[in-house]
Amino acid sequence: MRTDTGEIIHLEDYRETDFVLERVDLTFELDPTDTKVEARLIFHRRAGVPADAPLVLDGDELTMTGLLLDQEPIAASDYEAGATALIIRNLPESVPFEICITTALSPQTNTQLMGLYRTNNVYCTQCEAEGFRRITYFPDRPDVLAVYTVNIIADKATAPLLLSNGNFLGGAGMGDGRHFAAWFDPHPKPSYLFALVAGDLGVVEDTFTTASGREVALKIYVEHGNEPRATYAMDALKRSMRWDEEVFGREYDLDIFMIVAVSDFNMGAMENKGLNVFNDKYVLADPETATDQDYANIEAIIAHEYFHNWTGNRITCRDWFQLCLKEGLTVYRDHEFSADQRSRAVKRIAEVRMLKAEQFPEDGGPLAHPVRPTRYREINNFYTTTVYEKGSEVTRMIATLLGRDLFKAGMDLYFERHDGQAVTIEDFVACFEAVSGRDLTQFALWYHQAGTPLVSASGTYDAARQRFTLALEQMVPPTPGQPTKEPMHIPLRLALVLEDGSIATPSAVTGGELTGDVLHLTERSQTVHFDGISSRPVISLNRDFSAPVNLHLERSAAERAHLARYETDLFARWQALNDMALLALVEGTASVRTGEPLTIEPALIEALLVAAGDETLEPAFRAQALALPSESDIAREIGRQVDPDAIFSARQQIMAAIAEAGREQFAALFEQLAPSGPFTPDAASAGRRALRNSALTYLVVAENSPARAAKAFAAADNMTDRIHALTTLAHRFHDAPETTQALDDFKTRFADNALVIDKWFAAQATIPGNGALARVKALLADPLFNPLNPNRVRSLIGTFAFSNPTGFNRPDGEAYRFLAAEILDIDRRNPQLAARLLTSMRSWRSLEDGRAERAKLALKEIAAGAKLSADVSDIVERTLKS
Ligand code: B3K
Ligand code: ZN
Repeated sequence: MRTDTGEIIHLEDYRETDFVLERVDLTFELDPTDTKVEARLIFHRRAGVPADAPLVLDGDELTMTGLLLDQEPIAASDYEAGATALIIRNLPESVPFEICITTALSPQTNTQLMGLYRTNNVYCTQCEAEGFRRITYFPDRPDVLAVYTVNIIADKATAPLLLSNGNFLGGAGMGDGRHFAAWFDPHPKPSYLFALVAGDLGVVEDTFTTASGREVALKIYVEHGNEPRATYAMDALKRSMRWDEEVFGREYDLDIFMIVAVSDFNMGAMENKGLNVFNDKYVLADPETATDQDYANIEAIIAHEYFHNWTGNRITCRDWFQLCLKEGLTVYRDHEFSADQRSRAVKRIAEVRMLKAEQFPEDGGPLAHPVRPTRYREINNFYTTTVYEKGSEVTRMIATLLGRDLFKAGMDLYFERHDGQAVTIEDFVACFEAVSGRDLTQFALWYHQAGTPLVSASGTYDAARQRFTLALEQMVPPTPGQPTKEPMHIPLRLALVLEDGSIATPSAVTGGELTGDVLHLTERSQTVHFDGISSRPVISLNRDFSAPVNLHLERSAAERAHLARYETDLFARWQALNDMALLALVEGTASVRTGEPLTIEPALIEALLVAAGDETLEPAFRAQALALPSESDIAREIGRQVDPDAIFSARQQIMAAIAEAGREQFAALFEQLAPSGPFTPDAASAGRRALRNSALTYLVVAENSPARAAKAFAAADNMTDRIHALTTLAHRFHDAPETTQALDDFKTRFADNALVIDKWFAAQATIPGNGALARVKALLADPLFNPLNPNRVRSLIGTFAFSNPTGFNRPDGEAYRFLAAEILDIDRRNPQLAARLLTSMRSWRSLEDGRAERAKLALKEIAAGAKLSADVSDIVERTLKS
């Protein structure tokens, strides 16, 4: 395994390659432990590069069995084949030449799941970010674009299917039990987009006719027998293709588009040109086995990978520092797609919940980094929620600042200017400056400054002058490597909600710029006035979450309740409800810690119950309103000396008060929303299930008995309802016979479906309290657990560490030690997976002293581990650094 060299890569060191790669011809002779790869690479020396400059190719754990220059062996004195590079000297000065490299690989024993590996007897590749160098020596960087021809030879009986990027050229039997297939991809691409899949799989087929009338063959490959479970993914793919034509004017560009679902995969999916490879979790769905959330994820990820064809593949990154160029933009595109397919407001609420739950803690902790970082040690550790989700928010802000038409014009210019290129964030931003005439220099700080800005605001109303004055301040907190920050350009959508509930959207402001309803906050502190305001308003700021900031607004409980009642921007209405709840939960936690009784504002309960019962609102929104901030949300808000047990207790008490007050309403909702026909996965039906299940949770709390959840479990005809009932039972009544029975039934019923068993692991891994660690350890020994499969590891160990605050943060620190041991073990096989799990400890410093000390000791145990991978040592060192 590649151990850490400690080398840090800096953006400022970027320079072009000395040699230009013109063409790539690859031949794979596949064998589980002895695959032969022949790579023929045509290069020429770039103009101006000295004649004695060597060719330096990247490599990782390679066994080279042959090396030719223009079909002649290369003298041993002219090359060095090392652990991370192949250096070749004495190459032609001005004519193109061919390097032919032969390597021997063992896909079967490749447990890192990077490069060429085997999963369920299928050969499969993962090359992003630096996996291609595990296949052959190569200029493995995203700015080296070339046209690839790929020949695959394999045993016909076990690998009847031979796939690679581009269009199929042809294939035939070879008379010895083997066969071959040839693929040609006419679009120049970087090596990270290369893919090969070979094996025996079933297929779902369809076609798509593009806007210009070309027919594209669509194929989704899955394990035999799973074909019926791939039809939703196919439908999502066709909707994505149409949407990208209609909204972004982007058409597909090959004769065939393929998706392969595999069961061992380090991430969600991969956008290889024409041949996307997916974690099967994000392809397979039917009502019996998939939840509404699974359906929504499949739709979003199918779209995301498809959208990469233009934002990522046709236009790619110059270097890995530019990762957000493709990821942030493509997340923004998939968010917009889902918003158009579903409810825009509910989608936005879910996005913001996820951003705050995952990106805000990253931005506020030891792993904080800019959306466009300037240094890294292990690039795999930068596929972060900052690059993805904050990157998407930055793209959204460009659209907010420019407005829909100019944003579209900027995107069109980007596609026109940079098609076929590997570019930078500066190139991207320049397109929007060009179409709008706006200077985006200050705005671009969003790419460069890490940390979540804090915006503090206070409003005053002068009735005599009918003037509302808003005083704003911004502060960007220090982050690792960035002690001081410049003020940012923050677009804040706003409205004034008047006393009678009507909404005034001011058309003018003094002391700042207002475009439409967007106020531009550009100074450290800024005071603006709105005139002609006829009654005392409540300001609604950052409507639709127009900027990813923390907002501190001096507001009374009555003002919050006013917004929760009258805001017409549904995101902002939800935000007001959520703010009320969060405040109560934080205060409640303080009471628990001081031993005082909890007091709960009746206004909060009333506001939640009014929203839950408001039939003019869609059920999915009402369910979001009832979903209290999570324990982690509360911990983040408290920020220091966090006691997860106190948070848990306060949250339970507040839930109980809501449940008691709304008991009848919840019972009525539960009855009213009972399914009336066969299951359909559409957003409206999913919303009704979400609200009904939310009502069920509160009812179970009010009744304090497992009976109703056990009944719901037995009656469920779909996975959403079944797993909700099971989780409710497990979390509240883990020792009840009903729970044991339900867990056993579930396991027996789905024992042969690993993806469903992941839900069974997760439901148990999140049971709160001190017993959780013993339960997780016992589950590790369950025959259905497989430590080699990333989905299993994430669902059991990952869910425990990330999503069980009381169980994981047990005061004696034993769960931290458990995680440390697991990470050291996993790291030997799969460093990427280990490093990702370790990020669950990034907020350790905000814990109360006792727990923080124990967390630190566990982190030190990891740091002291022998032969740590670059991935884990990078994360552990940054996490420990003060
Ligand atoms: N581009 C891939 C992620 C690759 C992660 C490499 N460690 C999937 C995606 O974002 O679409
Ligand atoms: Zn992506």
